Amino acid sequence: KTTLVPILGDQLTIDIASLRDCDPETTIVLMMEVDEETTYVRHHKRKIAYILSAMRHHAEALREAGWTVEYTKLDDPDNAGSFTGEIARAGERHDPERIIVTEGGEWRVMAMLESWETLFGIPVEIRSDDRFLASHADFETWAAERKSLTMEWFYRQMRTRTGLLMTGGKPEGDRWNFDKENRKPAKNDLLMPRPLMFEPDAMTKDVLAMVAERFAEHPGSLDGFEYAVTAEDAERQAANFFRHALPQFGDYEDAMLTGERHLWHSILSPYINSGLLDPLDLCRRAEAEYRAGRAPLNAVEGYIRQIIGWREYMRGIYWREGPDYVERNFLDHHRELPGWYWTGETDMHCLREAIGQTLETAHAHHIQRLMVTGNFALLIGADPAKVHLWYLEVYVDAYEWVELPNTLGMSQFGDGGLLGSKPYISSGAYIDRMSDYCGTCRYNVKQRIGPDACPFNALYWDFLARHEDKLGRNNRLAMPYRNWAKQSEADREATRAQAAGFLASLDASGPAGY
Ligand code: FAD
Ligand code: DLZ
Ligand code: SF4
Repeated sequence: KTTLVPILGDQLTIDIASLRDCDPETTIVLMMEVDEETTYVRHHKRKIAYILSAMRHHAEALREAGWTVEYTKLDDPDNAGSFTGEIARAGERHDPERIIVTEGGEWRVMAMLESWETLFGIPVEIRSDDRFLASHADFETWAAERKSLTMEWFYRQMRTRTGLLMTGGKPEGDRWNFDKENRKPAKNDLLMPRPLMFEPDAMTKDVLAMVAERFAEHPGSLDGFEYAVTAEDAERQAANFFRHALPQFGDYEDAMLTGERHLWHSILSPYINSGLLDPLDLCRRAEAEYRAGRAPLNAVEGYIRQIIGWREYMRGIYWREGPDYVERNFLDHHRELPGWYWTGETDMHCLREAIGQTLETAHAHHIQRLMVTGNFALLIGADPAKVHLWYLEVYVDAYEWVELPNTLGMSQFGDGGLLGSKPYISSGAYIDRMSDYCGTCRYNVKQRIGPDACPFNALYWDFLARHEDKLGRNNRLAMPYRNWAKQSEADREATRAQAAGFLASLDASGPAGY
């Protein structure tokens, strides 16, 4: 009797939990390109192309490893259009005695998997996804014991558990966290590391042609498609990162430069999230670079913290907070994002860079996401659920379990501070300090009032003034609130009028592009 093992698009790991102990003789692996997944939001064209091409290549890798794989392409005439519909079709073909599947990465898909047992009348075993260090139960146990869910405490537990950068039970260098050393601005430099670019093979070219035709209305570009789509190529990108970029990853983690999309970042998130690379293995290799004296501690600790700290923690929060987390809107924000979030056509240079690069490549680095597009959306009072949709659409590494807590929680303060003690807001001064954007901007970053004033400046103070009832007692905002109170009544009025004028012009600039 047959066992059916569906492998979803973010389960592209050769020894995924659902295949372990299965007998290749009696197991049918099912991989499904389906409309429901490609259109539940208007994903960036490059994101769809990456996922479908990686899926097709992974099907080949599974076959080479001895599995029987049945693969439904998006344009197969009989395609049922959803995971459930495709399982039903496979059920008719094979009359399986059971289904084994690795848990889905989001509430929507988990509900689907959980409906199958009743729907198909056969046992459905949903296995825990052990590509993550902390299971849902582990996170629950950790969270249940504390009042405040600060990431740093979770991270320390993960360090202890994995032994990463631990010596004799103590953190390497006698400190857990070297973040303060990781805030240097960068200079444009011809010696900057470059990530590898991968030429599309015939399989990827087929996918690109189909995506161009079928998803012409979706945002983003397919031109110069460069992503790795196999575990081997993703591994080459990882090796390139360890060799050339990791040593300075820490120093320049928060830096931004015109025309530089990658700086010293790893650009591995799409491969980790879809399963081509193993996160713990990457951390162990980063540690080995430190132990061999090829990378400094601040870089390696920073890199490891992003993965076993932030990445695992975000997943824990997503599942702990439940399917209605997406509706939280602590600051009661309801503005639409401006239409130029889908075109990049704005004369604010920082936003033009971050959005333009996003539309071209489906990638932007963390500080662009947090302190440029995220900061701006928060300052203008954009609806956090809508901001979430934009991030879920446009980034190649975006799956709801990681994107939602980053966007709605960390970036938009929609949960009122569950995972950050204050909103990530800044005036133009921060962007000026961390980038070279302001020097060539039509706006003047030093001005708050007047037609040439950097919009971030008045918006920043206006945000604080608007939310004094909710944020005025936040200790971490005590200094800016004191500064605001010290300004003259006339200055404060002028600032608020400047912000109001800017917001009115935004609202008149045309509809959002969802
Ligand atoms: P690096 O800077 O090289 O970092 C190393 C690795 O650490 C990454 O590959 C990633 O796996 C992990 N990591 C770093 N920061 C985070 C974080 N905050 N949360 C989870 N993992 C992290 N990351 C996603 O993977 N998917 C998303 O959809 C996503 N949406 C985001 C939305 C917003 C508003 C913000 C502020 C951040 C978001 N991030 C998301 C986190 C982060 O921006 C990306 O992980 C990072 O930019 C990926 O590029 P990289 O691989 O070069 O990362
Ligand atoms: C994101 C995505 C897209 C665009 N298309 C598919 C697809 O056609 N088939 C598939 O198996 N997976 C796809 N994915 C990824 C899934 O949405 C992802 O695997 C689920 O979110 C898992 O929870
Ligand atoms: Fe952005 Fe303001 Fe700097 Fe222009 S001046 S790049 S709008 S921060």
